[in-house]
Amino acid sequence: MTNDAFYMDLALKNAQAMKGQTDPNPLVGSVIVNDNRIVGVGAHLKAGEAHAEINALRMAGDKAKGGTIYVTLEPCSHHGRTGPCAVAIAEAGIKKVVIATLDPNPIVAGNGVKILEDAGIEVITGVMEDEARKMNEVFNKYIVTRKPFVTLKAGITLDGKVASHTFSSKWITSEESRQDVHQLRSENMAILVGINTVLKDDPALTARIQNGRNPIRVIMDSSLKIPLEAQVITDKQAKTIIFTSQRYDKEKRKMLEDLNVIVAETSGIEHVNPLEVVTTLGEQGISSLFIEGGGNINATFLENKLVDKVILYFAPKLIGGKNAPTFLEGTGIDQMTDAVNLINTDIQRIGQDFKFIGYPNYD
Ligand code: AOF
Ligand code: ZN
Repeated sequence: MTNDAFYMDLALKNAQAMKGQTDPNPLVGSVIVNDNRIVGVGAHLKAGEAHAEINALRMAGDKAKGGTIYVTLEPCSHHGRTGPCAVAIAEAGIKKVVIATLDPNPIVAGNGVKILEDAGIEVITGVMEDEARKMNEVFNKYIVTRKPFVTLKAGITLDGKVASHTFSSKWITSEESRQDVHQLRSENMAILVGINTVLKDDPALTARIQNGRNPIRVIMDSSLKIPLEAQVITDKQAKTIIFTSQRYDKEKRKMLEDLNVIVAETSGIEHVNPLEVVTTLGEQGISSLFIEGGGNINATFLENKLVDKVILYFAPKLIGGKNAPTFLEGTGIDQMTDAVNLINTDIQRIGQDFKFIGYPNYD
């Protein structure tokens, strides 16, 4: 490992440690080196608070002068909730800046590098770029589109089932996989299910792990069938938003709102319009959405090309039965040439299960 890669790796690890607590802002880490010694380390901890570079500069103090700063994201150039980091770096007397990836944020995008170069500082970009980009896949999408990064998750048997034909489903995947799902819930700002899941399982949709952060709960319910006793309404563990269609029950809406549940109409006549769900959530500052829906919800989002990432936990079990539900229902494609290809795939073992990760390629 080169020196640059070594220090950038340390900056990436610092950034990564804050996963789930900086959104909708990015994960950013920084290391300052002077005379072959680490003199400052910093990460971005929370949106609105100091940027990673500033934390590292504060730690380094005078020792930043003449040093090299490693940053996982291009230093910012704007006066936002905090000052421009590129200016602070120049003022601290840093001689060299090593950046993993440019900032996709249109108000920064290259301007940070320009400020540094204009100040006569040597700038190197692209060190561990792939890792840095991947770490901020949520931010990268949200900052450009203002729509949340959507992850679709399902726990399934090797034959793609989510339950037997008698609807027995507890449990398909292992305890370890279910723990992993709680971690993902904690890392996402919102979690979405359909009304059928609420009626069948009455889930709490909370992140039941140590230091877990509960996501906002989003329910798609076209007629407002949700029981007032549902856990997502009564437990007060997190905010709940119900998206509905034009055929919703007006009296029920009032009852739900009296219980502090947010009801949001979409223009769909029969069904909830999924694009409007995603757009509305994005407008409310939600940058990541985790879908744990059943087969119909999954198909709706995938057919509308709204899914950015697919995570499947395959349990080494076979259920069989043509009436046993699968994780992807709807009509399905006509021809194999229409299949949604998943790219940049990865597979890991979790307990007895296999965790598959892939990104739909809609081109
Ligand atoms: C961060 N943390 O460490 C870096 C960021 O909302 P503001 O004013 O803090 O600005 C956020 C933008 O600053 C963010 O979208 C990104 O473009 C840039 N860099 N942001 O929150 C950091 N370095
Ligand atoms: Zn900054």
